Amino acid sequence: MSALRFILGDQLSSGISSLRGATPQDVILMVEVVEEATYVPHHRQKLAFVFSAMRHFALSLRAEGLNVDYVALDHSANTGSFTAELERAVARHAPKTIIITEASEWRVMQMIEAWNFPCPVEVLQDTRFYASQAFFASWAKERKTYRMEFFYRELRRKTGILMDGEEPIGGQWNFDAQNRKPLPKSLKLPERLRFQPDSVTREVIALVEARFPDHFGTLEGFRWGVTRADAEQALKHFIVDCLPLFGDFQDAMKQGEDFMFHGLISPYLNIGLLTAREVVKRAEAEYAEGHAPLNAVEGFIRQILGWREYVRGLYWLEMPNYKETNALNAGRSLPSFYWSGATKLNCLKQVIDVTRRTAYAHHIQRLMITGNFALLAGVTPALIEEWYLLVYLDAYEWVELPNVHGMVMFADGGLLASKPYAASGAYINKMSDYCSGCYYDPALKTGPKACPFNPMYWNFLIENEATLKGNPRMAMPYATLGKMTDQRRAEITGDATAFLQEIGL
Ligand code: FAD
Ligand code: DLZ
Ligand code: SF4
Repeated sequence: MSALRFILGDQLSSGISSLRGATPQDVILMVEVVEEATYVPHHRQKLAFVFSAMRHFALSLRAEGLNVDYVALDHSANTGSFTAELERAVARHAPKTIIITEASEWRVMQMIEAWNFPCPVEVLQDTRFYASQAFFASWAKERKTYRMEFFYRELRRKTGILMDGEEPIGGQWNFDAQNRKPLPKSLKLPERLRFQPDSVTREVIALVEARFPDHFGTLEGFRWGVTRADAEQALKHFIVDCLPLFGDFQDAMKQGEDFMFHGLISPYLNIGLLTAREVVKRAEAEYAEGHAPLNAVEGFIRQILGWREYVRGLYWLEMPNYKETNALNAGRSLPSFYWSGATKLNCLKQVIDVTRRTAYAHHIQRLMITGNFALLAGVTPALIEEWYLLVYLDAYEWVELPNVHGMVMFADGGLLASKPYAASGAYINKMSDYCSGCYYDPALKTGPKACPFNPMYWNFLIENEATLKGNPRMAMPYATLGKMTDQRRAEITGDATAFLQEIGL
């Protein structure tokens, strides 16, 4: 046998570098291992999604005439780890060489670097991203602080996406000012394409149900696609039915509407069933053909060409130290309602509920509800990071960690974002209809019915005054805080502390 090509569960792309030049004489190794299922106890839909997508991908490779050695989770000899399964496979096949595409996560890359086999191990670059790790590092070297917006512009120039020569199409790089509309009550939302589980997925659901009964989340509502064809259909549906209004209502939240105009494509992108290039090209073509406005298309492309590439670059540049910082010295525990959803705060209850049912929540729910609350409450970064890593279908450390550690918790002291995304109840009331069904009142600043985000917001500013007051982007809130009397400050601290005690923090 010539080569053993090891494909990991988030490398399910026919164009992945480790499959280039594969012949029927090679063996393609894929393994379901308990170690990956439990390094954090993933949402049960995530386990079903990854295992089912892996099994379908193996079938598609076999249909192309390739020789796949697939070790299922319940195989009697399965040792449960990548390294030990590779050792067994090397003993079975005696390859001349082992080929693997670099792992997306630092944790797994450490394992790969420790491999010691009788044959050489070739670790290839993951070419599915626009920016290589080296490209990001050279961009970052020139700067004291990194900002997504400038990296995004650099990639726009480099790729020519949404460019008219040297200038951005439409004369502006960013159309976010048009993208912050609350949802009008009368607007009809698109019916979202979901997928019924086929026999492979049903088998995997039964396996996950039996093996991981204590993991977070339900399996009943599993409606994710698991094949390349499903992912293509999901992308087409988004582009045609949702993209034109994606920009306008990108930041809106509505009770009972889980998905609105969002892409629902991150799970497919992150395991390789879609590539960033095809998604971006598809969106760009919609603008060129006059089917979607520029604010929507630019806003959507910025999420992928901008944010997705930026967080990956930052992760690889800064790991492993990135994870260890705690710039705001946050040290409280994670409220138990993050697991149960049992809380009187309706916004949190709704977002935790959709997360439990679907393993998904859209960006503003993650950032401004569960994230904002954890920031204001001063939850220990590692605790909230673990929560995000295990509850979402699209969660892999390379993308989860910068979003939570940097964007939400400001634990990196401003490496990723220029200021913390802290907000009071007024913002949530403006961007959602959650408050109308809530026990609390977002307009009240004090008293038992006051929205807890209100005292917590000001208490957050008080607790972090020494660190944040000098930040120019925090000048306005600190100016307002500066005008408050000592008595008002003491009242805020008292209300916030009482609330935090009430929820066990
Ligand atoms: P859309 O709103 O339709 O956006 C389109 C695409 O842009 C997404 O599919 C995604 O690939 C990309 N994207 C958008 N925002 C970001 C971002 N901030 N970082 C990276 N890519 C982005 N995304 C993940 O893929 N995995 C995670 O584990 C993850 N954790 C997050 C945790 C927090 C606290 C926050 C605030 C954001 C997180 N995100 C994560 C980013 C974003 O919330 C999700 O990518 C998005 O909700 C996925 O749904 P969608 O496909 O409908 O996105
Ligand atoms: C997320 C995941 C899970 C739950 N299980 C597996 C698995 O059994 N086998 C596998 O190859 N990949 C799995 N994955 C995805 C991996 O965690 C992911 O490929 C690595 O973390 C990349 O660094
Ligand atoms: Fe959330 Fe406060 Fe609104 Fe209730 S009143 S839904 S707690 S923002």
